[in-house]
Amino acid sequence: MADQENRGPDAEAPTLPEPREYEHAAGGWGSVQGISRIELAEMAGPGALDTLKEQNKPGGYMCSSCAWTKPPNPHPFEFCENGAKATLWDLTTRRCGPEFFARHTVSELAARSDYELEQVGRLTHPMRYDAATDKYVETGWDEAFAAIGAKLNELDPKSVTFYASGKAGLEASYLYALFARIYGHNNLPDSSNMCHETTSVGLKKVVGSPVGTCQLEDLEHCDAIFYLGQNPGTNSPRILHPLKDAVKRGCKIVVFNPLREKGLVEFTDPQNPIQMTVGKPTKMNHMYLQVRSGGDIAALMGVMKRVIERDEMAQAAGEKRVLDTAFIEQHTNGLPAFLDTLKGTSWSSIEKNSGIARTDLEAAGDVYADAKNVIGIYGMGLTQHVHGSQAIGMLVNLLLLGGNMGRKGAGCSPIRGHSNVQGQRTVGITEKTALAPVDKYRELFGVETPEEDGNTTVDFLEGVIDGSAKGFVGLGGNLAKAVPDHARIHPCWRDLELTVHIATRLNKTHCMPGKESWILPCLVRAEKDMQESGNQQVSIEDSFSHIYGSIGKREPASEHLLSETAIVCRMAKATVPANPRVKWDEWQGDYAKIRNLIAQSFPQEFHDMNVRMDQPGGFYRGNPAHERIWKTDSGRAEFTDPSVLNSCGIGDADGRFHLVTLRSNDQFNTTIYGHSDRLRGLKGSRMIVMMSPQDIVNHGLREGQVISLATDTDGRDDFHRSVAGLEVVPYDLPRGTLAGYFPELNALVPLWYHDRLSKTPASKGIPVRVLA
Ligand SMILES: Nc1nc2c(c(=O)[nH]1)N[C@H]1C(S)=C(S)[C@@H](COP(=O)(O)OP(=O)(O)OC[C@H]3O[C@@H](n4cnc5c(=O)[nH]c(N)nc54)[C@H](O)[C@@H]3O)O[C@H]1N2
Ligand SMILES: Nc1nc2c(c(=O)[nH]1)N[C@H]1C(S)=C(S)[C@@H](COP(=O)(O)OP(=O)(O)OC[C@H]3O[C@@H](n4cnc5c(=O)[nH]c(N)nc54)[C@H](O)[C@@H]3O)O[C@H]1N2
Ligand SMILES: [Mo]
Repeated sequence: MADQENRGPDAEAPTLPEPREYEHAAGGWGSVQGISRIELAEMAGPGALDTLKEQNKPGGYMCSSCAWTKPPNPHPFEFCENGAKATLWDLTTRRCGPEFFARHTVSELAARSDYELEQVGRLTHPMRYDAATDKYVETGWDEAFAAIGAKLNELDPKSVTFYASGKAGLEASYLYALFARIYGHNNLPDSSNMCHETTSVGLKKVVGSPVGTCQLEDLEHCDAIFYLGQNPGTNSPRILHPLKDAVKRGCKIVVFNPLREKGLVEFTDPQNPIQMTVGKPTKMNHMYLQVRSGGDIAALMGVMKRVIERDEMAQAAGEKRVLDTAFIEQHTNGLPAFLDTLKGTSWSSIEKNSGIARTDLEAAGDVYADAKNVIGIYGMGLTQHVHGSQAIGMLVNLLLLGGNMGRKGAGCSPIRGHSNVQGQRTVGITEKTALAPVDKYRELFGVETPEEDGNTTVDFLEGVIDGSAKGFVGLGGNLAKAVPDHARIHPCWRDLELTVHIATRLNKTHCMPGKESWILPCLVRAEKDMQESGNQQVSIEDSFSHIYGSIGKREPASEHLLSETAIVCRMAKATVPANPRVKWDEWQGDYAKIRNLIAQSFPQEFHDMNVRMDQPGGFYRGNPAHERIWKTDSGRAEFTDPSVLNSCGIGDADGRFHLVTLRSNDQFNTTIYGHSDRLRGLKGSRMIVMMSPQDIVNHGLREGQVISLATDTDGRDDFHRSVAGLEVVPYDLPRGTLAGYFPELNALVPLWYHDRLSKTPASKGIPVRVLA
């Protein structure tokens, strides 16, 4: 077991700098002001606020921000500060059209930040890169598709990757995956490969489900929630409502997070007029344990040591046992091996690796032992680690001990990212052939599709570096910016023969065109999508595996825009040989026909999809683990026997820190709305590094000092990775853990530093040194 070293001794500290903090609760008036500021800045146009009232409601459109569920009985305003920002951002009146591109070379644009590029506004026309002038020039749709189809046919399909970012609806996504496979590859990574792939692989390995096992109503019946590595105040604010209700019922929330994230500290409900004016905010947690970066495996081991002890105490006293022995006996595998490891793990190594005191972990163990129903919730703080899969395994171990899986009020709930990232996987955007409906492709369309697995994001990027990758199509996203190791990847990106971007706004990746390159502008979800049979609905799947219809009613930002579905159909038609059973034109004309194909391809989950998706709350596509059916190799839920105590891939050494890269409250991934991180009390700059006051002093630094960070790979490669110009900000963090922003710090993550099982890049726990 790889233990981690303690860091250096405390120096005699003079005065510690005061850590920054936001003095108000999450939600409250601050969130209302956050919305109005964006609206002003973006000039979202008349009627934009009315449009918001339809957000996440039956008969309306579904927010394009996070993947939190859309309840059957929505609030009058079923949107949050950040969902409102995302919509108003989409509905801007600013435009990025041919005149703009005529004024700027791509080299000029490439020097701008993503913030500046997106500020230009919505893309309005299809654009082709002209290498002679180094400019994007206006082109027609027919011309673009013909040229892209011709180029794709010149390339070896296996050298082309089709990426998807997680927003496009199920209809476009199903056809995109079908197009890729008919064309001849399974290179279908999506943003999930940088996000929750650790869940798709790691959770699947232990409970047989690649997605969460909970339903919204489970939050109404749980007595304890173990909440690890997710920042709800910023990244899924609507979850704060059911969490607050749970707390008011007496449910105890135990948080594991290096940062004291405001949404898990206190919350004022912006939908509650009394609380907004005279009431007190709700205190959200029972315990807040500031685990060090990567410390969750050890922390959960500590909790489980106490749970086992409590079980032994109960047995000795002849009381009801803490372990659900009937469940363990009937449904699980591997407990004895895990218990051996647990017994052999000392409290001192647990304290050292987690950064949390034994007494606190024992108190958390008592919360678990005293609760009847427990839910585990987690996000990127678990998944984006080299041993992220094992951390998920540990959380599942904890849940399995008490039989907290597959019954009311219990289960495991990963919080997904992009609004349809889970759904894109469900309908076939996956590099893993076993997960694609290949038999149905054969049956429905008479096509044979490639058998070998395709590229993950990391595989594709390795191909970009070694030159074997030739073509890239992006259904949304800003991939070159969202990925690790910028200094290794960016110089090679422009050697790609073909880059095609289906997008709403200009971003950095578009400014790194391949030898032939196109930007294809598309509609956003709140806009009308008129096709032959009228305005089209699309559908999406949320974190709870519910599927909903979504319909836009706004006038499109430009008459030249096409929907994502139409773009996929027309690009496919221009690329693959005609086949009377593959009806791109017909499908484009009526998306209900695509949903029929989805229903035929996945009959158990998607039968009668066209009818069921419009019922309030959507429809649940089911999850075997929710019914205690385990689709694992053994047919049982698996206890994980961990091989490490810390999720970081490179351990401690003198002067080495572990860096966490995060989202601010004013961004959606690489889309930067502004430079404030209100809920953390930070504003003005994103080029910062948060550091504990004690570390600042011990390392001879001072608040406001500008430093560089350099990756410390412990000699695993000799590529120099660094980011300069970072201001030191005192922050309440465990010693040895640093925090800063994604994507500014992505250059520090080595491409090979990823989850062992799923290849999800480890954007947390990055080993770095401070260069003053
Ligand atoms: N407004 C807004 N909403 C979003 C997004 C956005 O950018 N803006 N992005 C969307 C996407 S794609 C995703 S995937 C989700 C992401 O939502 P989150 O999962 O919340 O992602 P992060 O912002 O990366 O925050 C990770 C959290 O984990 C904590 N953490 C870091 N390292 C560790 C660790 O080792 N252990 C533990 N226990 N905690 C740790 C961090 O302090 C932070 O609170 O949000 C989605 N929603
Ligand atoms: N260091 C570090 N790196 C990370 C992370 C981290 O926490 N730390 N998080 C990772 C995670 S969880 C994720 S999900 C990825 C995100 O990676 P991506 O999904 O690739 O990035 P986004 O920033 O979400 O993509 C923004 C772009 O999408 C386009 N877009 C916006 N809306 C639409 C739409 O409706 N349709 C289409 N077609 N295009 C649209 C716009 O052109 C916009 O510029 O980043 C990953 N990278
Ligand atoms: Mo994500």
